[in-house]
Amino acid sequence: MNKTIIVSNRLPLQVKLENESLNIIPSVGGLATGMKSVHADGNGIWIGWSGLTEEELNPELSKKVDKAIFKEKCVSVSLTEKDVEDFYFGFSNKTLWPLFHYFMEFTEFEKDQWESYKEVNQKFADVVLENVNDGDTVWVHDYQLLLLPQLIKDKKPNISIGFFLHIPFPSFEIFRTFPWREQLLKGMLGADLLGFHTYDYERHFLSSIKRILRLDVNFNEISYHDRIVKVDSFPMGIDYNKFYNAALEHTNQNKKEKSELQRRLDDHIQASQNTKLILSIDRLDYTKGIPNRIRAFEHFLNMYPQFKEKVRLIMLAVPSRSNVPQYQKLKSETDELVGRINGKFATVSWTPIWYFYRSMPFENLIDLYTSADIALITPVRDGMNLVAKEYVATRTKQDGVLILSEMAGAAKEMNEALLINPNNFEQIADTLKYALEMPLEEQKKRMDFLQKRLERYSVEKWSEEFMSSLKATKNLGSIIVAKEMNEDNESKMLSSFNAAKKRLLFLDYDGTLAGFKNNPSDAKPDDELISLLDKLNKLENTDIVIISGRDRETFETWFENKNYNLITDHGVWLKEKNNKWHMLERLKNDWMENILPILETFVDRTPGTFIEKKKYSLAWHYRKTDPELAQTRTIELNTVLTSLISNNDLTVLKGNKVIEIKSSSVNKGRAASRWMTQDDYDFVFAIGDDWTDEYMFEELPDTAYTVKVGFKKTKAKYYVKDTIKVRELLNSFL
Ligand code: GDG
Repeated sequence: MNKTIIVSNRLPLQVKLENESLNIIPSVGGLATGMKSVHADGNGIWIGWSGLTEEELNPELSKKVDKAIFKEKCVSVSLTEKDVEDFYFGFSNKTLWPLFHYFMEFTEFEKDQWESYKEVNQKFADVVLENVNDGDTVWVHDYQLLLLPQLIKDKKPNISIGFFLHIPFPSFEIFRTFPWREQLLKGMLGADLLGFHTYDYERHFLSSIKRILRLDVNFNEISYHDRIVKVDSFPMGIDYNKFYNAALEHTNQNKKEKSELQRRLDDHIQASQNTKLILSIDRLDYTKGIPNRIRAFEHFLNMYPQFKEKVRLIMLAVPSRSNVPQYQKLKSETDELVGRINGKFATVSWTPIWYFYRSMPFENLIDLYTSADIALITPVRDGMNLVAKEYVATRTKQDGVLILSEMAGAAKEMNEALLINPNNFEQIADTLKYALEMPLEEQKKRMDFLQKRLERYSVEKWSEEFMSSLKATKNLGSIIVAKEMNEDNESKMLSSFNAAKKRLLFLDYDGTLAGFKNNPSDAKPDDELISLLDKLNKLENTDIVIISGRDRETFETWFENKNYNLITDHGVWLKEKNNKWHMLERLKNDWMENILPILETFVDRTPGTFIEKKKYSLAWHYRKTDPELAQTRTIELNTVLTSLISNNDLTVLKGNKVIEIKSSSVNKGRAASRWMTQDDYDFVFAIGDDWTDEYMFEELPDTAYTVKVGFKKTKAKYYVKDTIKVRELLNSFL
């Protein structure tokens, strides 16, 4: 039975060692809840670190732990103290976390820690590979494991892999500074589906893919080697009912059942009926905008002194990563700010900020959420922010106001909240005033919208949608009807090649016989290729034709001393073995003087592009330009050209990073068909990578072996991965 394997840095449980006895406490966090049904499904397992290092566990104890956590359907990855130091506190939290949250000044690029990151990702891969079988699905989580998808795919290409990033993906301008950027992107591309919280993160990721790896992206699909990788956004939700029901139960509590915290909150509310509570909850992290929030609150009290003694900010900051220096600094900064502001504004009966530096049990979290009139969530960057969603879910009477930073992913779906820029203190102060004075009716209206959406798109729904989208990627391959030219197909083809009396081989040049170069004139045939072509050309009863969009002059220089069959300019010129060049199609080229100036304006406006003037066609190459600018410009140029050429016998061809204008009556298909009439061929083979080769695939008889280079939509029957594979295939004819 196929299973799903969930992989995250930490397992969804805590292992406590008390006097050598083990205590396993399953965690109840958002992710664990969201993955519950995936995890519970069949024989699904969760792979991650248990939280105890190898040094803390002797071999015997380690076995015990493994056995105990296996009962919870978990499998551990064993990490040393040094791994945790370099991979987790080091590379994950001193490099990736700050960089992906736009804190470049905190980002360290340490080679040793990068090495550790790679090693630990490999450790995770080893455990996954020990547990995975063909047909299984793997879902990898978060920034600690960015290399894992490819490490798994390399060894198990047939299993379906999903990846979800819980933090933002930064813009290309930030990501490009990362020294090992290619490796990281390639690591992620091992997945079949990559999920982000918002469309913006998805957009930034695709932009890096296009600019750094120069891969083709079609809407949200990346062509990568012989695979299609899908990218999409899935905004993570919360366990809505859990929070809603807990809040409902909470309102019905009698005095005895109430917590100590709730009693103190009640005292406060009763003491001054008009006093309002403002709440914030976050891990003490520099991305959460804690100092900004305190300063903005100070600004508010200065600007609107009428609220002194009428409002109180309750701040719960949960200790986090406290051995990373920036977190220690943030802690002292926060302590200092809270102290200063309380000192400045406090009266005998009022302290403006209640500050808790600890974590609280779930019940107390509900006490805080249900008692607060306003939630003030002001991160400077945040992948999603679940606290904002949890606050909304606990407002069973639909009162209360959410003030939310527009830098949190959650802001994208919580439009009815009051959205603020966390760096604009004036705006925050004004918004706080607006929230404090908001009529109940407006509060309810906003809450109603927010709650309905959160209830619908819960964390269970989020994981369901991700899993069904991952399932659907399995069918992406079938859009491409071509079959892979594998050993089986190859041997069938070779036996009909050997049995044939007269054979014909059409070979495209650029992207097929030779790889692409930034400058077309650099794609000259190398020695290995010449020797291969020479051998093919000598085969008995076999015609080899190099058929290309290149101009005659280039082929004349390259193959000057060779006696090959050549077709150039997409089929305008032909040179047969032992013969001179002759024209297959009589063509005019007077249209060029009208089109050329238009192409020149595009070159001027698009750095890195250039025009290739051929005798009978004009080509605008954009391989070296910024891929996003190229996308806009190609659409623009296509529109301009289509309207201009409608009355002429001209066609606009979209090739591989090139747009070419040429006569409609010439194409490789027509040229190939003409050649076919010369003899009685009983084996025909054609190979090419480009759009222009599709004419050839279409025109050749059904019995022909047509092969596309690359994993793209095609009319060819087979495909091969790349130019290396092309040469291997051609060698098999020898
Ligand atoms: C990362 C991304 C993204 C907090 N204090 C206590 C406590 N919590 C719970 C909250 C909430 C969770 O912790 C915090 O979640 P956030 O989403 O706010 O933030 P991160 O931890 O930074 O999470 C973030 C998230 O991943 C999911 O993809 O939203 O952007 O940074 O559920 O309730 N729970 C208890 N006591 C506390 O004191 N019991």
